[in-house]
Amino acid sequence: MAEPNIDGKLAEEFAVPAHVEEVKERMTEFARCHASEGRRVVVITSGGTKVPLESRTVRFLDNFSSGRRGASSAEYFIEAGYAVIFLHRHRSLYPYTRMFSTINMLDALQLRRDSGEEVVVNQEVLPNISKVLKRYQEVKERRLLLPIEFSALSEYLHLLKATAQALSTIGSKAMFYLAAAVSDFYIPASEMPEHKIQSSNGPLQLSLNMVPKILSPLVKDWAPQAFVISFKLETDKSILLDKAKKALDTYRHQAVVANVLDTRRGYVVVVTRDTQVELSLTDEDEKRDVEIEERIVSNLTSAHQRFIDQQKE
Ligand code: 9Z3
Repeated sequence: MAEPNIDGKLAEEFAVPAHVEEVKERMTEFARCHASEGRRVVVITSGGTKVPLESRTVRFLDNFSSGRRGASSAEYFIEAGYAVIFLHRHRSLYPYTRMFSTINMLDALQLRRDSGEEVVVNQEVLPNISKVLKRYQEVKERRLLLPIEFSALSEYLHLLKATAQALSTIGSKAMFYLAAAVSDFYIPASEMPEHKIQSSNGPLQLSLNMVPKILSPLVKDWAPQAFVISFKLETDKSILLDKAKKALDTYRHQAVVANVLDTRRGYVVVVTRDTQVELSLTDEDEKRDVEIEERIVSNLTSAHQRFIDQQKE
């Protein structure tokens, strides 16, 4: 069993989102439908969590994550034949549209000279737009992507639990790819001031609790047959692999993708109990716009297949 207090702690100290049951039903149906067609389902968590300092929130703690890894990985998983539940931070990068996220929409549009009303797309500003739009529409029509949003840490925790329970119905066909940058610290609901903290009261001292380690009940109780990948982020390269191995020993899941903040776009190590595989991009890859997520997803989809085959033996 998981640490007995985690379910209780979640219920007591983290506000339950009003729509969690409805989302759980949608996810259960999504997983059932795709699994019955022989498709595997991956849950991708993506983006950073927001930790409020007041319950009527004016201020909050956040982190650096752009959601790019989660969004690009979603596209590669879909290309590999998966259906994707994309549990992401509101307004973080999104599959397909991520490619145009830095473009001002109005710069990409033009009024047709002769009509004055009709709008056309400037393809120089939006390179590849027709190719990306075609793929996006196919994915939408085939309902291969189920987007679920979170902002606050409490929403992330409850929605991830609901996702794990929803996917427990499809056993080893489910993969969890936990790329979100989740806060380790929070202020429990019972200790959070309701109103805006006043600067007239002087300097602010914050005391933060440790966020419960959600990976533990996820692996042991909520989705015990699933293939689970966590991510380990450090800024100090010298401790990265030890921390990744320690996480595997503690949670007993299938793999950790280890990365360092500054080099995360070009270098990761996929660590399992018996192996350690370095994935990296060469200068040539970068010139050709190859993304490291393509290699991560290729490595993990093969490992997932082996995991499923082992369960059958
Ligand atoms: C990661 O390590 C992801 O690779 C990144 C991706 C967040 C670095 P971006 O969103 O960046 O593309 O900008 N995610 C996990 C980070 C994390 O919080 N891991 C915890 C830890 O390292 C374990 S859950 O302790």
